[in-house]
Amino acid sequence: MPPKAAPVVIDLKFNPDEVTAALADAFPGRDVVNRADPAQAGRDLAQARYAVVWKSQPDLFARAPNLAAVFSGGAGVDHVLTLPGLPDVPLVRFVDPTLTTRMSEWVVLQCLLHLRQHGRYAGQAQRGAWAELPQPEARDLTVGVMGLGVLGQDAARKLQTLGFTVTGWSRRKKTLDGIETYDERGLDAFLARTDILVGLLPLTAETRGLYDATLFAKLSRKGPFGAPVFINAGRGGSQVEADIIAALRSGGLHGASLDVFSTEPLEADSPLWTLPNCIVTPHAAAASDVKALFRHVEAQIERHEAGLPFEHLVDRTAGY
Ligand code: NDP
Ligand code: OXD
Repeated sequence: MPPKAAPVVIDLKFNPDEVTAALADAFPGRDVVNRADPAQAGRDLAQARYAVVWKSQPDLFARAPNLAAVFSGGAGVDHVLTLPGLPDVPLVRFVDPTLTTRMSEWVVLQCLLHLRQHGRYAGQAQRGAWAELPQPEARDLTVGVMGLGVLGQDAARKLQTLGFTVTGWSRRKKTLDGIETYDERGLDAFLARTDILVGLLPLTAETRGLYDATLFAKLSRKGPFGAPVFINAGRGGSQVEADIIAALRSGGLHGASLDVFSTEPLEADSPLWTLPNCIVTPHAAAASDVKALFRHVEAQIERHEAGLPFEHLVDRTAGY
């Protein structure tokens, strides 16, 4: 008899129907426990070797004490690193073209909406006002991407293709064709030339509360709209929402696009919902495609069981 394939536990706070549908063809030959399925709630997890998690139930690691690896259901891992009892095993994050493409689409869309003053045209259309606005070109604006990882680099390249002047900032300096890059010591120089700031940073001790009034004050005021635009799809914990609201009201920021918030869902009474030139999306910039996620986890398990190292490992000390 062949040895039994190591079992997998799925603990994903995703759309349960999508998870069930994706599991129909995933993990062939393996016992899989889907914790979102009420019929499986009482199943023993003691033998589980791999866990796939997104905002999982707090008793997961107490009930599954024999894990060899934990897989994040998304690119970010801040939700995993704070889970009670997280074992000291490899933590693998989700990296996949489906996710990267979705994020770049969102970032490009937001930059274009602000460039082409879509909010003002939408307001004019509601009043039946026919009035053409000035049309700066993409090359007249510098988009500064904070976080030049998998997502930041792809977004930067796609923005560059559209004609934007693109710069980037990351902890360690990157070399990207045609894109001026800065390391963490170059933050002020990077900000001083940024007309549209795009946040694609993970939430860590260093990035918590980073996007605040002090940082906004360092952004360029020389762009075609005078004040800069702030776009964030990294994590809400990196932004100080009171400062964003104050800057949008005072004209310190020309506009904003926010996909992530310090509290999600965003509170119903947050002024961010209704401030002019503030675009809110519900943490939907780049959802994980569940089928692609399971394919990625299967591929990583195969590597591991063949004696190869996992890819996309998280550095727990750095927090991403
Ligand atoms: P990566 O780990 O590939 O990239 C992270 C980047 O941030 C790296 O360039 C890293 O620098 C930089 N960075 C981290 N800490 C610092 C710091 N203290 N100072 C300067 N730079 C720093 O992550 P991804 O690109 O895959 O994802 C980024 C984030 O996007 C995720 O962590 C998640 O929070 C968010 N996300 C949001 C989604 C949404 O739908 N809103 C969907 C998916 C992800 P270095 O290169 O030097 O290591
Ligand atoms: C992620 C997310 O981290 O969707 O993948 O936020």
